[in-house]
Amino acid sequence: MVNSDLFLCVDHVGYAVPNLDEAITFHCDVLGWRVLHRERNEEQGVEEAMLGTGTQGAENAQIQLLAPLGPDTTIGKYLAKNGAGIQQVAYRVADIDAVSEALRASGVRLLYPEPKIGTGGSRIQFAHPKDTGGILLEIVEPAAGH
Ligand code: MC0
Repeated sequence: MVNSDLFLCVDHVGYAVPNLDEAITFHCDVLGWRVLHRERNEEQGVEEAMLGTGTQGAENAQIQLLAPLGPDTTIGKYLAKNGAGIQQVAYRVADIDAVSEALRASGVRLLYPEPKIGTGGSRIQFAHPKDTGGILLEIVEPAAGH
């Protein structure tokens, strides 16, 4: 079992979207949310934006909009198969190496041998949906000061 102190909060929920600007417009112009961060992650094949409410605090889960850089990317294939919608849920952790080790010891398959770089310079890892009850579960250790 993972030491429960290592899980900090729900960091974000990720939506696969075909068009990032249209998805941003809905959240900002209709819901009144704001873009907290935007970047392109070539390795993950996404253009992404992190959104928060007007009163967003550090421990409020953000919404991550994930648009594919092409049809052969993870999000491109997800959209072709499932359409737009929730693609992942991310839990923020204090020590991604310790959590990864504990998950592996519990028989949970992680997708990468080592964490990769995610939004804002964070370190990210994914647990396979077949081992989590059907949810693509990301664990994320934010970069210092982000
Ligand atoms: C696939 N499955 C899912 C799923 N994707 N179940 C729940 N949620 C998802 N997102 C299920 C399918 O329904 C299928 O079940 C089985 O898993 C195999 O699916 P597939 O369609 O053949 O897909 P695969 O195996 O090619 O890819 C699935 C996999 C992939 C999880 C390995 O999506 C992956 O590598 N994800 C991790 C990276 C990622 O998501 N990057 C984009 C976000 P059945 O029962 O039909 O066999 S980047 C990001 O998030 C960064 C920027 C960040 O947060 O900082």
